[in-house]
Amino acid sequence: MLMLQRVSKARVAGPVGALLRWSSTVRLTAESYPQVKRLDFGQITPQTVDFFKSVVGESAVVTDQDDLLFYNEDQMRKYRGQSSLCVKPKTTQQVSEIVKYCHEHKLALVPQGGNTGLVGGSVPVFDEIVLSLSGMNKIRSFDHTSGILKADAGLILENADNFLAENGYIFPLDLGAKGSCHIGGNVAANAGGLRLLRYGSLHGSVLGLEVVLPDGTIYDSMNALRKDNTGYDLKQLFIGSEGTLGVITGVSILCPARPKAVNIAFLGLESYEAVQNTFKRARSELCEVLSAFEFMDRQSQWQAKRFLKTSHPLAQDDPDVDVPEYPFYVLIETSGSCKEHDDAKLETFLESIMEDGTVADGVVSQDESQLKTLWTWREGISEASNMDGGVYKYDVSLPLPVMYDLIEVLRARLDEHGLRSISDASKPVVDVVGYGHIGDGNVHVNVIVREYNKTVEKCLEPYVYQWISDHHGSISAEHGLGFQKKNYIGYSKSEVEIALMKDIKSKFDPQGIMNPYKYL
Ligand code: FAD
Ligand code: 2HG
Ligand code: ZN
Repeated sequence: MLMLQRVSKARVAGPVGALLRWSSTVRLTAESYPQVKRLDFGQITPQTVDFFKSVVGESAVVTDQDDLLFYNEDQMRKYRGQSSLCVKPKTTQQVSEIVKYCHEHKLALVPQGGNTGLVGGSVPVFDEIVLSLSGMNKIRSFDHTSGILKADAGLILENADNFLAENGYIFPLDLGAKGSCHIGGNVAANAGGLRLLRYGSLHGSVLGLEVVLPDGTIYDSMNALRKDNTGYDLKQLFIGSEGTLGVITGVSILCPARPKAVNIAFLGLESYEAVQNTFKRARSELCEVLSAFEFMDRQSQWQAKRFLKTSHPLAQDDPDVDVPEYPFYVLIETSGSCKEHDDAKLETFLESIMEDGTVADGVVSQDESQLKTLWTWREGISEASNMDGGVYKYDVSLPLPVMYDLIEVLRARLDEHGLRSISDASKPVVDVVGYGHIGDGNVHVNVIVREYNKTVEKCLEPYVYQWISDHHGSISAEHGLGFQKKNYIGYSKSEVEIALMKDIKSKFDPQGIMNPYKYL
């Protein structure tokens, strides 16, 4: 018999994507990591500020210390730079003039999008100038036949998607920070997100870029075609380069037609093996309509519940047992063009996996607001994990069979070192939560701490990177290297690869002014 409960109404309007800022208690990166020394870059002078004002106008130059906090501090409140200057150009030409000046005066700079990055890549370490793309947020053109969108790099992802929705298209990327992150930031980070399973990576959907190179030269491939085999595909170098090779100012991207019918099933499972079986079955039985397969453990749902402060979708009616009761949960999304067809397909699939006991319990969305509610239990985990004071984040690719072992291994290691307790506030670690894009072989491990703590950090790193390497994974599935992982790339890339990358970096940016202290 089908044991599917129905969600009665939307219950959650969580603050996902609306990023909070408050006055700083964040330690300076230079103090937390004293081994990192300022390199021999030029200093900002009153002439620098005057020049920038002459290029972009007075109101687009930020020098007030309080206003600069937003640009100096990262989303996790883990890293804080000391920049005294942020500039917000409105045109590619202005970006070029600013960068050329920095090149001539050997001034270091950090390209910044929505500052939602999770590896400390988007904020300065010392006094680097912040070049914010927030003033460049226009749609340049949209081709209704091909679905090609051309836009400024500072366009907020959600705004891009809302525009596309009005035209029957969808942005081929979606993620929890959509209300703040920029499409240029997405490209610079090569963000993966919630629908990579369906639409693939930005390496496939980005057709062309406009980039200001570290000497101010403008590289322009915005008119690139979908198929073009003449020479090296240069734009690929900038996708995932995290601001180290140039400033992305424009993006041309191929957008798919917006699905007309979307369903969500939120399921509770008794074992990780059942999670893997459900994924295998979903791929074969939902096939062309499967658009997301996301995974969450019980601990992540506890954390989300503390954050969202509402009933869990699979909570029983009795409020006393309103707790996430299954060890594992999955969120399955289907998207297609014919609702009756997709509904029938999903129902047949759910009946079969519930009847044979693979899945213990579940709910399906009945309308748009329920759909959003169910997504918040997945999308909200990232912010929820940051509510206790700090969080060490690892975004990992691993072969599916060993993926969840990493979380268990880390819990055991923190316990052995006497560092973890949910109830004992004297222990620095609250808990370790696991969730992610299991359909892409990508798990997120969040170690929630009461405050950032060197003992915890040393217990976790480089142990976690070695474990991932030993199990043939990647130390970054999607968030990149940034400041956090700059010393650890060797756990995922060979010496030959690293040497080639260093050659490329020094060819593009011989002075190393573009986002220094990060990446390599
Ligand atoms: P920023 O954070 O400002 O910058 C990120 C990096 O790109 C930095 O190194 C910066 O120097 C560089 N950069 C930014 N803009 C430019 C530019 N125009 N030119 C050159 N370099 C630039 N990431 C995922 O991959 N998948 C997810 O599912 C996901 N979910 C998230 C959910 C939440 C709640 C949060 C807070 C973050 C999430 N992230 C995710 C991480 C982050 O949002 C993404 O990496 C996003 O793509 C960063 O975009 P941004 O505009 O905020 O870039
Ligand atoms: C997600 O998938 C994001 O929710 C963020 O990539 C993950 O915060 C994290 O660790
Ligand atoms: Zn993710």
